[in-house]
Amino acid sequence: MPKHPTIPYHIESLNPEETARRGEDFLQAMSTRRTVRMFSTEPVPEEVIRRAVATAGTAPSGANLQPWTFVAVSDPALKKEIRAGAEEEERRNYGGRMSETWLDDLAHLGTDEDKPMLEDAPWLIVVFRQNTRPDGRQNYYVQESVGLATGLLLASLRLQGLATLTHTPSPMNFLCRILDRPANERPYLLIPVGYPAEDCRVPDIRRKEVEEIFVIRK
Ligand code: IYR
Repeated sequence: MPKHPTIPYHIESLNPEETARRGEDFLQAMSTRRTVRMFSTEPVPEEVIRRAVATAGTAPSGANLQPWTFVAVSDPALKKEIRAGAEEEERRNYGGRMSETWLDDLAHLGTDEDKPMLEDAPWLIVVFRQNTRPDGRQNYYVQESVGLATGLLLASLRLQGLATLTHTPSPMNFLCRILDRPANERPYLLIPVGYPAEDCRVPDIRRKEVEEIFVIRK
C-alpha cells in the first residue's frame, strides 16, 4: 500500500454497445453546442447554473488546487455595468487595437463592439483563475486547469438545454473591480448563459473532420 492516503476506485464496466451509445450521445450533444450571440431574456433557474458550476469543479487541476472561482451574475444593474465595461474595451479593440488581419479573420462571424447579450442573457458566469492561493502560495498549470473546468461547464450547460457565449472582452480587468474579486484572481472568460432567442441565428461554419485533427500510430 502507498504511504499517502488512498481510497479504492472503480468505474462501471460497459459492454461495447453501451460504450458506443454513451459516446455517440455525448458527441451528438457537443456537436450541437454552438457559440450563441442572440439570447432570450427567459429566466434560467439558479439550480441549473449551480449544477454546471459543480460539474466544472470536478475538473482535474495542478496539484488538485482547483484554482478557479465562478461568479454567476443575474442582477440587472451589475449586468448593465459589465456590459458597459465590455463595450468600452471592445470599442477600442474593433477601433484599432485588433489588427486588420485579425478583423478579417473575424468577419465571417459577424461580431462587433455591441454586446446586448450581456444584458439579455439571464446569467453571466464570470470564470476567474486564481494565480496564487489566497495566502500567496503558488498554483500550478492554472491556464490548463481553468480551461478544463470551463470545458466541463460549457458541456453541462449544453446538456441542460442552454446556450453560451465564450466572451473575452480583453483586457478584462474591469470585471475584478465590478465583481469585487480578491487580488489573487484574474478574469478568464465572461460567459453569457441562457436560451437562444427565438430568431437566433449562428454563423454558417463547419468543424474540422476527425481525420483532420486525429493522428493514430499503432
Ligand atoms: N473579443 C471580441 C473579438 C473577438 C475575438 C475573437 I479571436 C473571436 O473568436 C470572437 C470575437 C468580441 O468578443 O467581439
